Amino acid sequence: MLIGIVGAPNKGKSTLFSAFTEAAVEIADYPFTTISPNRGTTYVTAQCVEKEKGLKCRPKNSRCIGGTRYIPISIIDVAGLVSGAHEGKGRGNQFLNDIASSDAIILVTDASGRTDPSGVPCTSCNPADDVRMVLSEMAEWLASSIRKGMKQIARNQNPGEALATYLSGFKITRQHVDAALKNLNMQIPKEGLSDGDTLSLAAELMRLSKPFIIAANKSDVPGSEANVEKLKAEYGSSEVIACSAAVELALRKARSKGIIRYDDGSDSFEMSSVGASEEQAAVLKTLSGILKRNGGTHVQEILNRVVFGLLDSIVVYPVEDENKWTDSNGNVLPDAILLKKGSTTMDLAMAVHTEIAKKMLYAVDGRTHARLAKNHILKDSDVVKIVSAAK
Ligand SMILES: Nc1nc2c(ncn2[C@@H]2O[C@H](COP(=O)(O)OP(=O)(O)OP(=O)(O)O)[C@@H](O)[C@H]2O)c(=O)[nH]1
Ligand SMILES: [Mg+2]
Repeated sequence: MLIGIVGAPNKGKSTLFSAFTEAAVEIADYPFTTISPNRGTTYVTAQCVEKEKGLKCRPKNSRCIGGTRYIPISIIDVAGLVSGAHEGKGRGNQFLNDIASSDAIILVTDASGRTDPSGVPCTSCNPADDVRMVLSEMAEWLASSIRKGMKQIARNQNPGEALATYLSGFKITRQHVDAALKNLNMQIPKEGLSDGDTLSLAAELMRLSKPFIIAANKSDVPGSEANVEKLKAEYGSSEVIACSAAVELALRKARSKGIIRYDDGSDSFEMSSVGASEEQAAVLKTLSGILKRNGGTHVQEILNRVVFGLLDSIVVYPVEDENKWTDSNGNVLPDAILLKKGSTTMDLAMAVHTEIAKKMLYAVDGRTHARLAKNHILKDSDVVKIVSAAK
């Protein structure tokens, strides 16, 4: 699973990336700090099922801290987009090719209203303006790609299928294409779509294939609440999360130095015995106030909302011993796998290993010990043994 971080320049995309991945990347108060993409791994969190069995898990593909499973996903941060990027303005939009294969997008904007859509400082800008601009540039980016293949697609016996094949690198499927054409009441004629229709189709395909959440960042800055409300009014309250990447990054750094104990997503932290300098203690006091006021930084919430909300994922634990919930080496609940809601035991087998899937016989429920068919639909937190003739 790949999540793309996109937005206008100077909104805090790289700060968010750094908070998520704890990787050091370039962050600065001017536009176009990021040129080449930053790629990394971060984690979504879910309640681990270890407690249910009274066991302590020994994760291999993930981590488990205090009963919370941290399941890895890939994340990418790219250069800032500006108006006219599709015509080559700013860094252009070619770099968006790096997020073509993303499953969803975190669209970062500046809730403090102190940077305009080109990333230049201002006093009271409306962040909804840069969200609109970014969505439009992303649609233009996809449209320009579709236009390049339009002749060939339109001449095909089945243009819908040809378009889906052509756009497979964008993780756009036949279902996305069919739904987009249906929603727009559109057909692809032999002579191809007009430029305007191609843009409408691209915008609809983006909406369907790259769901996004708006990270209303810099919400630690006093007065940002009104801008968050403007964003919610335009894009819906469930699409907008007010967050503070810089605060989360500072807390994670203090934690990695052993200065504080802080759980991701928490609205407080504790000082540890390592001790902080006077300067660090003063900063931490300010951060503590922000955490209290905002009920946390809401950074981890963004990721969980994207993966479990937008992408409708569930967590499933494959095991080899359905009684002990272990792998063949005795590791308890070694893997936690993210699957789309509606996935079957066969999909789980595919995620574990294609050979195991090819020779899969059936599965066994780790709780009821019932035999499950290959097309049995899994649910969140299932513990499942796959029985396969593959060795
Ligand atoms: N107050 C506040 N400042 C932030 C926050 N997140 C980022 N910033 C600041 O915003 C500026 C831009 O941050 P970056 O992470 O480099 O922004 P970007 O969107 O990656 O910028 P480009 O790569 O240039 O497009 C830096 O000065 C950050 O310290 C936040 O949550 N609160
Ligand atoms: Mg950046």
